[in-house]
Amino acid sequence: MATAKAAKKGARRAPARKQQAFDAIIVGAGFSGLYQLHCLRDRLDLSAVVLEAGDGVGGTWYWNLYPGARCDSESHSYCFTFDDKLLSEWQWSERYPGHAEVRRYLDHVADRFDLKRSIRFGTRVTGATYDEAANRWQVTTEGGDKLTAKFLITAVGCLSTANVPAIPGLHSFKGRWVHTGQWPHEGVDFTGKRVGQIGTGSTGIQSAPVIAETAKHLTVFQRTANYSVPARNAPLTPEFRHYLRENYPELVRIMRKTPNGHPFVIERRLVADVTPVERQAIYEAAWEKGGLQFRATFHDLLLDKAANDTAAEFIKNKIRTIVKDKATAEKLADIDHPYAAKRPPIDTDYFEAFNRDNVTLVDVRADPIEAITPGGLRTRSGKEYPLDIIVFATGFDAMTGPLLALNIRGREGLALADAWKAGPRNYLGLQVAGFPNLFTITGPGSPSVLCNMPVAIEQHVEWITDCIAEMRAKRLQRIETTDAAMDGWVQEVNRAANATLLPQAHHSWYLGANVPGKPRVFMPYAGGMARYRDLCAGIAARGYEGFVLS
Ligand code: NA7
Repeated sequence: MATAKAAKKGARRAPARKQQAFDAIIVGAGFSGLYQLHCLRDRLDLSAVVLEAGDGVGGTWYWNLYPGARCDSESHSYCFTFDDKLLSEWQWSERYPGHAEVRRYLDHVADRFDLKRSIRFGTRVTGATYDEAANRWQVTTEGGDKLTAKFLITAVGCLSTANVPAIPGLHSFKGRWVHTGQWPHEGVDFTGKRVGQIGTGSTGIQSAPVIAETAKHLTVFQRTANYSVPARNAPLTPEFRHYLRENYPELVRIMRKTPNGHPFVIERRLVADVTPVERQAIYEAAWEKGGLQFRATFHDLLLDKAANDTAAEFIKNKIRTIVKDKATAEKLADIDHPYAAKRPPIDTDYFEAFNRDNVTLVDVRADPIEAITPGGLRTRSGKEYPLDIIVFATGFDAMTGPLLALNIRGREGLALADAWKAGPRNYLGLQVAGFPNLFTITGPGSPSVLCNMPVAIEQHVEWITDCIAEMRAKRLQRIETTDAAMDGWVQEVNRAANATLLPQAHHSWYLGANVPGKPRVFMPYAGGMARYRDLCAGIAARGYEGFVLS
């Protein structure tokens, strides 16, 4: 009788309501969000949820599925290092992981630590407002959910807001257009198509050679010529796997101690320490080895323009040697900024692709794109380029874009967009005054994109976790940085950038220069990951200097 009654009651019961109040809400299920969830839920035993717009884990890698999408960090360093077992059990297949393999890895991490049960997929955050009286963040989602939490932690990545340039006529285009950072999961078939690719950053340099393999014709529209060094991607050999097994602790130590978080050291020698003949041999060897190590051949490549010129000239000469058509080679080698002052791409057969009959380079610095037409694209000189598909490899509203898209409001309704009207201002890239208990993983002002990302992410997540653990131990409810601390940090970010050649690339996304109207502020911290790690540790050890805890 009792059972029947319960069954009848159960039949009438409304569907179980989802939990809406948490200790912490984390936005994003990429590297940062997954690890932050694991730390808060499984180490600190807090109630935590991840809200993720995509239908799976991966973050940036969930959306960047364009042809040739591959990580520029070597696979054995593009992973978590916090768990020795995880580190040793996962086997990468290639020197640089392709997008699908990175997603498989993150899926494995999510399953291994049973994270998916705390992630709400297909859930886009539309607003986050700090309720001062309750000391809680109120978060709204596109689906109409309202959640609250004491801590709000953004794990939205630095390169996740696609930048589609406002070229007149795009709506009139009768063909198909796609942005590389919002690539359709079902793929795009280029077979027999006339494809136009706009953009020659790291993405365009990866995608062009792969698109060219199937397209009828590929026209690459280049506004700024770019350096690139061969990646020399290849399957990992049994010998290399053996080397990894023997040397992982040392490699991890190097990753945590070097300025850019990669598993190789930057040479201490200066360009002037060697003869021109020795220098040429060093560059040749680095070119053959391939990858971002090229940048590590000399200590002063990013510090001294004369030193940088030698690397720049070496790469330009390589371009001239590889590309057979002289006029095309000159356009590709006509590079206006120091080597690596913009994010330095690495490639697989990028320059070689211009030797194909079905690939053409168009210099849109000389003859800018004027309009997209129903049938293709027109440049200022009136030249028409008939196209079936346009690929926008035009980058991202980097670093601040994904944060501002969350529509965050702090004390007294202050919008983050207003607080950052003149550019991002924060402390350590982690906190903004007026936004208590909000942490921004790899926010502007932190090393982030100037570092191998998982290394930067692990440091941020662990610092935030330790901070929250300490607050709990001391029964503190609120942490908030101050204006004075932010002023000091902005100065340090500028000092660090100005000590390098990085600001000399006037059009880089590091400066926000790629998005019309965006304030020009050098965003990532260029002082090096190792120095930054020590700074953050010292600040915590001194009782969270620059933060007010209450
Ligand atoms: P990037 O590096 O910002 O490159 C975007 C490219 O698109 C770059 O060549 C731009 O030229 C070009 N672009 C942007 N807008 C236009 C217009 N309107 N007309 C012509 N060309 C244009 O983005 P990526 O996706 O390649 O790389 C981003 C990061 O992802 C990368 O650094 C890695 O960290 C991973 P410009 O140089 O502005 O003249």
